[in-house]
Amino acid sequence: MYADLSRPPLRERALARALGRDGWRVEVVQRCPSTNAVVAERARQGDPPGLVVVAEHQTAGRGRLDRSWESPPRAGLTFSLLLRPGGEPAGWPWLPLHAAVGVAEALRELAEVDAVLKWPNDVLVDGRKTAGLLAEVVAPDAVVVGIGLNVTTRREELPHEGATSLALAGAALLDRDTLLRGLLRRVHAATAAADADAYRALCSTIGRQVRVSLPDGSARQGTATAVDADGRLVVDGAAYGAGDVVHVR
Ligand code: BT5
Repeated sequence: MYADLSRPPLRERALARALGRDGWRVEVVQRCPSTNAVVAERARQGDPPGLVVVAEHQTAGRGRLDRSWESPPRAGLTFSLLLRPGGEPAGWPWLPLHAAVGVAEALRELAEVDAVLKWPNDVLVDGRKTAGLLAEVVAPDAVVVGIGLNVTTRREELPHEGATSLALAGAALLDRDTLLRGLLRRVHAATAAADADAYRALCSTIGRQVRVSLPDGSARQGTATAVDADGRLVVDGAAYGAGDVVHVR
């Protein structure tokens, strides 16, 4: 039983059947610390690509750089996919960027919101974070891509002012089953297409004044002019591959 009628559970069997036709093996778990950790473990055990683990409630969701992803039970989608990308690991930094393109495209198409990207892979609606991605190389040939999306999350449930949900943004669709199916289809298509220009076209960071916080604790402020061939953000002529970016007014 679930108490909150606005937050129905995922329909695992229907999802598994529909997505199975596209080659995904979908598993819904009621609760786990982090779907990225679950899929990483399965990758190390040798599971083939196509595994998708969705948690109705993630109790220790992870962000990048040791941060966290917080979401109440069934308020959003928290899931991870196992990819075995092949090719040169040199191209892998683009993977989460392409996956983010798929997320933004799915939200534009299905939820009819004006989703854009903040480098490297935050998905923004109305300038606020609606989805985040965390990609981790978990074995020499395996990458886990974790996606967190706020669907019916209320303002007081969000961690800060700069976050929003599809419901708060007035989205046309809040059905998580349909969203999950669309997200997986679009993410698959975008990672296969690997179109850097599609990323650049959706990336709202390009052309903005930004502040980049670097791993060593220092920061640089300037104009973001491009995303280069390695997926790095170019700010006043210098390229950054890691670091945290704030859009400055
Ligand atoms: C991310 O990190 O945005 C990556 C989030 C990935 C979450 C998914 S859920 C399924 C899978 N399993 C996992 O354990 N993780 C992945 P980052 O760019 O570091 O952003 C983290 C920051 O976003 C936090 O420090 C908060 O400020 C903020 N944040 C946390 N929860 C949020 C939410 N629900 N909505 C918007 N922002 C949030």
